[in-house]
Amino acid sequence: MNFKTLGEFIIDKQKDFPGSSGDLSRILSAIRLASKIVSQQVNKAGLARHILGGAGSENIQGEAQQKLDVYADERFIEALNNRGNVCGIGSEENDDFIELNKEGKYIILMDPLDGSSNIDVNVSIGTIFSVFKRVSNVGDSVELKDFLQPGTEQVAAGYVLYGSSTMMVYTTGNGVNGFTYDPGIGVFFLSHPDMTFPKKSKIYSMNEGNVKRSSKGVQDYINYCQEIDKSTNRPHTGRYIGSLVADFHRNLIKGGIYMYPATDKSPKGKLRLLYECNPLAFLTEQAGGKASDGKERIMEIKPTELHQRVPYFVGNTSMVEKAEEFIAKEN
Ligand code: AHM
Ligand code: MG
Repeated sequence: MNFKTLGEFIIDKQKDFPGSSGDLSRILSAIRLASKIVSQQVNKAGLARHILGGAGSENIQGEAQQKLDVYADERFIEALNNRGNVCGIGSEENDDFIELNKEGKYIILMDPLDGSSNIDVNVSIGTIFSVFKRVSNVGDSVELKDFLQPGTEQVAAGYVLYGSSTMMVYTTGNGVNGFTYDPGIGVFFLSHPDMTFPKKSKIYSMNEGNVKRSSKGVQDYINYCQEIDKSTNRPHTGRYIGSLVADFHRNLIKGGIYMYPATDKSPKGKLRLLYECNPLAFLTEQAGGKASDGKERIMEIKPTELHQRVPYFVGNTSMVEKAEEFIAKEN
């Protein structure tokens, strides 16, 4: 067993940048702390009635908030606020961004608990986060422009998966590393160093109930995935949990593509550029994969609003490019 802990790993990496302020290390430590607290609640969710079910409120997108959504949102905000070096947080659960310490240099965008529909049924859920440097001046109030930066400007991104075990996977732009949580001693250990998408990939993940609501290119690609052709090892294997973090994590380890295309019901797709798509796109590129909206690189999209949605195709480069090929043909 590798006994390197997440805490040691963060400090080791900081040493690679002599003179660094340690701010980013403190942010990652805050995320680690909040994720332990959330993990503990998630693990006893079936027992603790007071944290199961709806919170009786809706987020700005009109989606019912779960009690655990709100709980996770509060814990992450508290933990990040305590470190004092974050000037603002944009969260999928809050209508507007929140200002924290004006002296902070960093802003955070996050989906504190993704996969809401799976919370009450004991299926994997996750937290997704992304870290940027502010563009406004330190000491001033944080501004919308700090949050509307393209994904190429991310300095760190990652997720926490609350699955059969809890894992934190993150990048600071120098590869992707995964850490598994041992709840007995409260420590994350480096379990998945240097994660990359495997060369061979076979899995396609999409809510197939939406196929007929999608464009012809997407329908043709799904048909392609299901076709029998020995020479290209088809049909592919369908796997869909309905929790982006869990579907993404499985595909990162086993090889595959995750898709949430535009549909006639959600013409811009369902997933949010800032809280879900950009962070996973950064991880994907660092792991040798590709993330696009079907045409353009996700990380180059210039955001225009906080809760912006975007069609999403992410995973092994070869599979994403094949999907793009079918989408290009439809025009
Ligand atoms: P959420 O942020 O409200 O949880 O929505 C995002 C989730 C993703 O985790 C998942 O991939 C997708 O929505 C599932 O949507 P659908 O139920 O339409 O397939
Ligand atoms: Mg979400």
